[in-house]
This record gives sequence, structure tokens and C-alpha cells, in this order.
Amino acid sequence: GTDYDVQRIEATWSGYWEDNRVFAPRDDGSAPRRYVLDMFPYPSGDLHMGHAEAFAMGDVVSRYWLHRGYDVMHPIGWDSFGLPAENAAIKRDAHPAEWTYRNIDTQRASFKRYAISVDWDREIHTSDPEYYRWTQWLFLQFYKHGLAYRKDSPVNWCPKDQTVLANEQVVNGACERCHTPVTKKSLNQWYFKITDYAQRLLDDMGELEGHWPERVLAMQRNWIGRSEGAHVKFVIEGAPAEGADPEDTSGRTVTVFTTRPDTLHGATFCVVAADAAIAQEIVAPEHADALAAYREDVKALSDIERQASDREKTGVFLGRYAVNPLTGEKLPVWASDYVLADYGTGVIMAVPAHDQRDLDFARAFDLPVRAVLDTGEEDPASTGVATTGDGTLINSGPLNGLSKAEAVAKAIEIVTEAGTGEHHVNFRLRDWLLSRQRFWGAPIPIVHCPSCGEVPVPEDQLPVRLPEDLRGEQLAPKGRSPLAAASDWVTVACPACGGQATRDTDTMDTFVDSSWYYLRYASPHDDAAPFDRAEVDRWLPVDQYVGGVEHAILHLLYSRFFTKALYDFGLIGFQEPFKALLNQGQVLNGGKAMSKSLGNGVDLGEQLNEFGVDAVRLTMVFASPPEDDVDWADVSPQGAQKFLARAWRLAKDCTAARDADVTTGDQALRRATHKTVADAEQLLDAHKFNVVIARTMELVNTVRKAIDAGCGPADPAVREATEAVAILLSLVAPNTSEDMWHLLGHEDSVVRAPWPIVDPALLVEDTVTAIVQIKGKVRDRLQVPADITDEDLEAAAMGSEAVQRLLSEATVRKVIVRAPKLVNIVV
Ligand code: ANZ
Ligand code: ZN
Repeated sequence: GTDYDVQRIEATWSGYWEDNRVFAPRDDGSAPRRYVLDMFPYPSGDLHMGHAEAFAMGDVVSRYWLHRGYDVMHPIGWDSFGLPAENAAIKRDAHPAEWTYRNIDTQRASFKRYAISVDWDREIHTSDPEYYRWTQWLFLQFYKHGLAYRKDSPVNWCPKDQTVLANEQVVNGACERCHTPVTKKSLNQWYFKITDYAQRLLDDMGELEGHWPERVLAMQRNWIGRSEGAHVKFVIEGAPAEGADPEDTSGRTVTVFTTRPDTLHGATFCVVAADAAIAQEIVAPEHADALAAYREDVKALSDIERQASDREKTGVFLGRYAVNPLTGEKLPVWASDYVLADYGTGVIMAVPAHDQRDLDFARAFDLPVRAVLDTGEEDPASTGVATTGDGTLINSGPLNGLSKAEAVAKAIEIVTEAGTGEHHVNFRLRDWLLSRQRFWGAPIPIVHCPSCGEVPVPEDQLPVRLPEDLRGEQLAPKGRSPLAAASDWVTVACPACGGQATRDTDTMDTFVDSSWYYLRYASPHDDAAPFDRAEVDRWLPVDQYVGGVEHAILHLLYSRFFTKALYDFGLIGFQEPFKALLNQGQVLNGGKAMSKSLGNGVDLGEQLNEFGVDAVRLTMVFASPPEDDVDWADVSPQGAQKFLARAWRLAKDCTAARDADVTTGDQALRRATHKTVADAEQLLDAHKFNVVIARTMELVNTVRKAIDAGCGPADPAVREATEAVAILLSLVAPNTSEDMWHLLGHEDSVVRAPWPIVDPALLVEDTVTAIVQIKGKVRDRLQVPADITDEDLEAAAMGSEAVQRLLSEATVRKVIVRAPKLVNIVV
């Protein structure tokens, strides 16, 4: 065609890159390797605007690195287990696989249309038996190393989805998916011992500093929640010892966790979590009914509600007293909901003078308040405001006169010597609850045998496949896994004794699948191991990971944990999976996230039909820096399309021969080209992709002027500039740039075009002559950039040979600088 015809251009290049395998890594050692990874999609339906943005960003990085000569691996796959498939299957009387793989087909076709730069030969799906076989194998490695275990525990339970939820899936006390209020239920569940790795997860963040967004690191740090303090033992008089007969009155030792052992003399009561077992174990018989009633009320509350500072404090006295190990003082013991059962030890010493929640409680129940740190502020007992600053210890016997930090150390020393306490580091991080009572996940490869107990399925019997004949209503949750109803499947011979046994009927949290997929891409078809060690050593860790900030905590933390554990198992040689992380923003419409209820959704397919793939991609990248949100109401895909047409016409109009000597070309245009390319390199490294596009637009205008009113279309500088435009555009507009490249007479793909080599001589700015005077006499003349600063000009003048020679004996009294023309040295 004679003009920019989006349909013609897309039709010409569709399939071209895949046919020519331009995105398949060579993996022959001829170039340094780079691994670019986008968080893999969930096959929820067709692609949406969010996918379009995320993958446009990942593409900029991978395509840039290809131009720079790296051997790039950029794979894609699907995170294809999970609840929505199962819910769809229940509704449609189908098997979840049908919905899942149909959606994958749809998304794959859209991704291909969107021309993402991936190696399609590496595609994986976590719901394929070829994949989940290895998820199960990895589970067994964790099991064998004591990092996967079962325990009875109160779990978050969604009464609607009839499933257990991890803490992080409970948002404001409700199920993250269906918003039903979550209740507690005691169940036997599988856990990964991520808490063993808490300190390492924290320490190794040092490596990520500067390469991951600071807010993601902060969120991870907060989630791990390291608190330093002490464990201190209190004896509860009259209560039975642990595990003893209820009639026993010898006293029960409980341990409190405190970050403020310096305030031990200010403790005026103790509080146990009302829902902790220990509350029932220590309560005096005449208070047992009150406690039982109170526990019923507490059940309905979420942790967030329980800890809300503005909630009125509630609780019950347990009829017991705890002995302060430092002072011998007897403190009343209460049960309340503001102390959480599963944090620290579930028991605290309350110091109302210096802890606001304790103070609120003390005021509600008329308990004493005793300040032990003089902070210079008013007495908390009268103001109702706890004092938390630093100061000098008072009312504290041997600690008096010390500062907070000194008193913390001293108190720990004292309790340690007395054998009543010790230094302790507490983490907020909990073990990872991984079992789900749902169908569409990887079955846990464990057999329960009446005589042998838990028996791992032998590795050569993996995968434990999901039954294929369950469908529709049979998959509906009934408080236990739907797999439990498949009796043929459940009943097996025990791998150890051959007797009749049953399979574990739970499936794994889909976060398990996504905790190792980045390893699988190195050898996606390997059927002898989850990954080929040699391939993994060559390609990993991931050089650039791209994905949404919604995964800032769980997915990234779990993947980091998996990597460290696999390192400890000797399976891989590195401890951090993702060297650098880029969080792309969201796509909004009218300043709000797109949603069905707001009716502000924008359909990606319609946008692609209307403006073309390249204009949509370019709009995504041009709108803002990648980390910022894009408001689709504020952008102009029309404008993007017009710009692409202007760029494309340069290639159409350029008549300079391919072999023309470019050094004879127009100097001003050459300077503009080289400056743009040089700046683009820095901007790309700094992830300022939007500015790269702005600069490319400027260059397009400059070339157009040169063609129409300057050196004309046959000048070699026009070809040089237009080729640079094509390569710059190939980062965001694959079809247009490929078409330009071929219009310019190339036969190979623009993807393989080497990045333009910048000639530093062409970057030198316009220069002027500066005069250097000594005592008013001209002694030297310097060629300097027109925009030189006073400082740089002074340095250049003082460094001049003539000046140095003349000044050798003299003392400089003053230097007057008038950049860029004059330096006057007074001696
Ligand atoms: C006495 C004390 C005095 C405390 C003081 C604080 C200030 P972080 O920093 O979050 O780790 N605590 C301990 N276990 C708790 C639980 N299960 N539920 C609610 N609160 C609990 O908080 C540690 C502090 O929170 C601990 O130090 C304890 O109160 C309380 F002036 O002990 B502190
Ligand atoms: Zn057995």
C-alpha cells in the first residue's frame, strides 16, 4: 500500500516472528544470557487491559536486550489451577479442565495477536500432569527435609466457599473472593515451615535493595515482622501445671513475649488471648462460665477488629494472679480479645503507663497504672495517653536511672541470670498453610495408612493424577475436599505395607505451583526432573521480573522461600530468584479501577480492532513511567496511531541507498540521531520507557524536516535516522517497525537488528571559545561546550598547560568565571 494501513501491516507480520523463531534463545554461549519474565497469567477469560500493560512493559525490556546482543529467554505459561475454573465447572456441569484450556487457547491467540516477544516453545500450564507431577515431587522434598508437616489448628474458614483460607486471603475479616465473613474452624492441615527462613528472607533483601521497588521490600519486611525483645516467665498461682490434673494447684508457668522488658516494674496485670487454649486451662472454676461466654463473642471477630485501637476494650478476670519474676508482685490475670492467640506466646504482661492498648484496658476495668519511665511527658494515669518515648527509668529498683535501651539490656541480663527469661526474637510471619479442600489443584502426594501412618507416594508413582470423571455438582465443596467422594481414587494400597490405605484428599494452594514455575521454563519439557540443573545454572536467576504490586507479599515471599529451600536441598546454586523487579501500574478508566459494577471497563479486543495493536501498546508505554497507573480516559490511541503513521512514512520516503557512506550525511541530523540513541540507552536502563517514546517522537519530527526542507530523502543521514527510529519503535510497535525495516530494504527481522552504535564525536555539544586571562592578559583559548557550567570552565582553565606553567610560582588570590566565555585569574 501507499499509506499506513494497520490491517495490511498486521496481516503481513502476524506469525512471522513465530515462524522465524526470533524469540527462541540460541543458548550456544555466543552471547551473555538474560532472562526476562512476566508474572504468568491466570486463564480467567480473554486478555484484559491489565495484561496488555504488563506485557507491553516486559516486552520493552526483552526486545531492548535482544537489540543489545544478549541471548534473551522470555517465556510464558499459565497459572492454570484455581477456584474460578472449579466454580465454572460446578455451574456448567463440566470438568474444570474444559474451561481452563479453552481460556488458555483464547488468551494464547490474543497474546500472539498482541505480538509479545516470547518463545512459544516453552509454554507451560501448572494444571498439566507433566507439570504438577513435579509440584508434587517438590512437595515430597520439603516433606523429607521436615519443611512440610501437618498440625491441628484453628483455620480461617469461608462458610460460602467451604474452604480454608490463608491469613492473607482474609481481607477485613471476609473471604477475599466472595466477601463472606470468615469464621474459625479447627482442622488438620498441611503447612510449609517458612518460619524457619524468616531471618534469611529478611537478610537477603539487602541484595534486592535498589533493584526491587522500595515499597515491595517494605511490605515484605513488615509481613515478616521481626520484633526483638524477651521471653519472660510468670508463674500463675493456683493454676494446674501444664498437662496436669485440673485439681493440681502447684502453679502454671506461662511465658510472655515483650519488646519492652525495661518496663517489667510497670506491669500491673497480665492478659491472655481469650481464644487461646491456655485461657481455659488456667481459669479459676468460678470464672469458667464467664470465660466460655466471652469466648463465644470473640469467635465472630477478625484479627483486624480485635486490634483496632478505637474499639472499646472488653475482657474477663480469670480469678488468678501471676507472679512478676523481677518484683515478686502478684498481678491479676485477665482474658481479652486484644491479645491474639497466634502471636508471640498469646500471653502478655500489660504495662498501661507505656502501652496505649493496655492503658485503655486498665481504664475500662479500673486497674492500676504505674509509670516506670520518665519521658518528661504528663502522667499517663491522668491524661489517658500512654508515654512511649525514651527517658529515664523510675520506680524500677535496679533499673532506676537507666535509659530505655540500657534498661532493656539490663532487664534481660537479670531475668537470664535468674533463669526466668531470655532474649527473644519474634516474627509475625506464620507457617504457610498450603492444603485446600478443593478439587482443581495438585493432589498432596501422601497416603494415610492405618498401620504406617503418613506415607509419601514413591517418586516413581508420580503424578498422583486428578480423577477425570468428576464433574459439575460432584465438585461442589462440602466442608471436605471433593476428592474425598471419589472412593475409587481415595482407596489405595499403602506404598509401605501394601495394606489398604487412603490418599490425602487435599490439594495444594496454587501459590505452590507459582513458587517454582520460573525454574521450569529453563527446561519446560524435561520428564526426568522438575528442571535441568545445567539449564537452570545457565539461565537463572531471573534478570528482570515484571508484574503487579498485588503480588508484593505472597507470591514473591513464597518464591523466595522455595528458592532458598531448594538451595538448601542442593538442587540449585542461588538463593534469590528475581534479581530485579518492575511493578507496572494499573490501567484505570476515569481515575478508577475498571470494574463491572462501575461499568467503566474497556475491552482490549475492541481497542485493538479500532486502533491496532501497535497504537495500543505504544499508548500503554507512553502514558506514564511503567510503575504509574495509566488512565485510559486521559490517553489518545488515535494520537499514537497518527504518530506511528508519521514514523512509517519516513521509511516509505527514504531513498538513500543502503550502502551509502553515512559519514557524508547531514551532520545536524546525524547529531540528533546519535543523541537520541545515547539518551535512550540511559532512559531504558532507568526504566523511563515513556521518555524514550517522547524522544523518538522528536526524532521523527526532525527527520521529517530534514526530508522536506533540509538535506532531502536521499541523504545517508536520513536512512541512518529512520533505521534508528525503526529500532526504537520495535520496543513497543512490533508490526510498524518490522514493516519499516523491510521497506528500508532489510530481509531479516528488525528484532535481530543490532542496536545503533553511538559515535561519541557526534555527541559533543556545540562549542565556543573561552578566553583565559591571568592578571588581565590573555594566556590561553579553550574550546568548550556552549552550556558549560562555571565550575567546569574553571576546572578546565586551571588545568590548561599554559596556565599551569605560568602559575607554577604564584599564589592564586581569586578566580573570576563568566561561563562560557571568560576566566580571569588574579594572582
Ligand atoms: C510489655 C510492653 C510494654 C509492650 C510497653 C509494649 C509496650 P510487636 O512490636 O508488634 O512485636 N504483645 C505481645 N504478644 C501479643 C499478642 N499476642 N497480642 C497482642 N499484643 C501482644 O509488639 C510486641 C508487644 O505487643 C509486646 O511488648 C506486648 O506488649 C504486645 F510499654 O510487652 B509489650
Ligand atoms: Zn502401611
